[in-house]
Amino acid sequence: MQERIYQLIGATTGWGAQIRTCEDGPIVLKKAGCLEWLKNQNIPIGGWDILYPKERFKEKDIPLAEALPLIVDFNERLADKVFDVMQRGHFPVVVGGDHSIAVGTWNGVGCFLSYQSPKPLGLIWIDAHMDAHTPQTTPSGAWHGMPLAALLGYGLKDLAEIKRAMPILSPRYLCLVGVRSFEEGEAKLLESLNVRIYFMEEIKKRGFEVVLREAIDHVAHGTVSYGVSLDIDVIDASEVPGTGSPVPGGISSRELIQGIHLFANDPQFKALELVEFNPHLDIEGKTRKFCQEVLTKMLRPAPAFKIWDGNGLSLPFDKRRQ
Ligand SMILES: [Mn+2]
Repeated sequence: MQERIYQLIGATTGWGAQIRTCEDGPIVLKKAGCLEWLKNQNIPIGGWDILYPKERFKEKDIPLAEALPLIVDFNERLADKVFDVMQRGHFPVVVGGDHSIAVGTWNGVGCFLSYQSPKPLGLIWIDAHMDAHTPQTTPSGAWHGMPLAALLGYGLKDLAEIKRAMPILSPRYLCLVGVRSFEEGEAKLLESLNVRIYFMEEIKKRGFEVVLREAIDHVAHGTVSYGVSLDIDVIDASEVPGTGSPVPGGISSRELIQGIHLFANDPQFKALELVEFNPHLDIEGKTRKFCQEVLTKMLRPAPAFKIWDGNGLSLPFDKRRQ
């Protein structure tokens, strides 16, 4: 199997969320040594870039309704960054930040892959919420509740057409996994588009891994490749204190970690996004450590080649290099 090189991109924005301090998520993860940890697991990392919005909440607060230009600008730059990473042959891993960054991540991935094949991009959206509101249906006005609608071509043109007029996602090749908190307007939109939604009820009956296998099957055939957008609030609220919109009744962190091994070796899996980690709400680094574990399990270590070292000993290649 060809070696994958992962490029981490810290998307340090919380402008889409009600609790904006999730802008520090990727910075805290990086400072706590996540990069070194991943390298020690023999996961090939090309680097970890941090992308900043034009304004940081830390320095200046801006009301929700006025944050749209910041979100649009950030997502345009994020899309370009992700496109660039893929053009270099690397695998983008975007770490948020709130979920509004999905607009940039998947525009970058979708535009790049559309040059490879006319087939659509597949996406598995693992989240407690649907994030499929438009400005007309949202009760809160929070932009992180709207990215999926924008990626399907609905809602504000500013968000839906960030890189191109044609929608990035095709509803047939989109799956939602773990949903248990949603409003009528967004549910109606997804229902009208016939999007496959695995609600928590179904996951509890059939098991997370069984459902995930089916979801992969759903997005990996007939597509050029697929990606995963993972909102950590899919985990039960009791286990992830460090997130802004926790919901009870979710899957356990153990179930998630066990299930996501399916991705690491899948050649059709081409991009990952991990969002909504808020270090300011975290308790004793619990959620940060969980994010680190998710990355470890979803990314593939380099193969440890056995080579002749001249002394009659056979050592793994990585050990010999050090
Ligand atoms: Mn979300």
